[in-house]
Amino acid sequence: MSNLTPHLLATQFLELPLNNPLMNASGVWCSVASQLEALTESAAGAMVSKSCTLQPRDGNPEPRYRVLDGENQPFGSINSMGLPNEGFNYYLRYAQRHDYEAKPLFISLSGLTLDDNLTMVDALKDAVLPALLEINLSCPNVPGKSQTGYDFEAMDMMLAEVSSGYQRGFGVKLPPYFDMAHFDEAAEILNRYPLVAFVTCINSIGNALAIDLDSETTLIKPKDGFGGLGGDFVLPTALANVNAFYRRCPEKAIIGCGGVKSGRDAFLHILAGATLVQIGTSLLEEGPGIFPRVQTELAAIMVKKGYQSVDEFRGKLKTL
Ligand code: HRO
Repeated sequence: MSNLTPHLLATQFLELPLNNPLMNASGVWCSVASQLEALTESAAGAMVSKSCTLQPRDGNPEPRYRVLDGENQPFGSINSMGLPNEGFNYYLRYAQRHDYEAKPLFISLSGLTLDDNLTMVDALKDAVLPALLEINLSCPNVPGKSQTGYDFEAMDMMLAEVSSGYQRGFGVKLPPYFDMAHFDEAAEILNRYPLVAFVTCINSIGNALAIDLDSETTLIKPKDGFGGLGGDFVLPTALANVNAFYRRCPEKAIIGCGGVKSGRDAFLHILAGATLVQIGTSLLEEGPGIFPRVQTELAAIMVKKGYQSVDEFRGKLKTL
């Protein structure tokens, strides 16, 4: 990394200073303490823990993640992990010993019920930590459960209850939307809640089906092969969602997630309106060494274009 890079990429998220705008996507490299420690040591500007439930979960049967390797097809992944996690108390204990000087930590909660979320929110509030709360409204992979982000009434109720329980700023992880009316309605609900300080767009595109041509078989086992899509397939959908909520929620920060494997992709997310940019599939495939690579690439693009800070071009997407 050039000496210029830290200066060029330094930014702020909700007034927290960050060395750079890159972080992991929840679910990747963040399920156990050793991975969280590796992220703390990495060049990422911030980090988020695996979405957790009140009780530990084993998740769905394997194989439940497959990379789509980019040979004869775009690069990406399909997963139906089914929320395997060590349980809320494990991540709370990690949050109590996290080095916040090194980088901010987001704690992602994905309770199986509203009550479970409220129990975890209460405990996190009582712990009085500098960790940032994110509520995952978009896990696509728990058999029999639909995504809260696709049920606007349930989403409204969740935001009302978490706002009154937590009484501090928090964020939500949204599923991708594909209809202008849904962008409008979701944003209108989010804007009712001033404590919703940030919005992460997008979770994986839910319930895709990847098939192996030779064996004529699904690539993953759970849910007859249906799973969440990540990687190259989802970048344009992610950019659309980042920009849609950036335009509609001017008081909130946007975190971009989806299809980032290079400095170019990170630049596009920031141009669309993202303050932080998450890396999922590519981090899983490449490891935390991806952060300095993407930073170097992002900085090189900025130097070439004459930008001296990411704040200069955030949200400055031009239209025809
Ligand atoms: O664990 C998962 O199956 C999972 C979760 Cl919680 C999520 O939010 N997004 C995803 O693609 N997988």
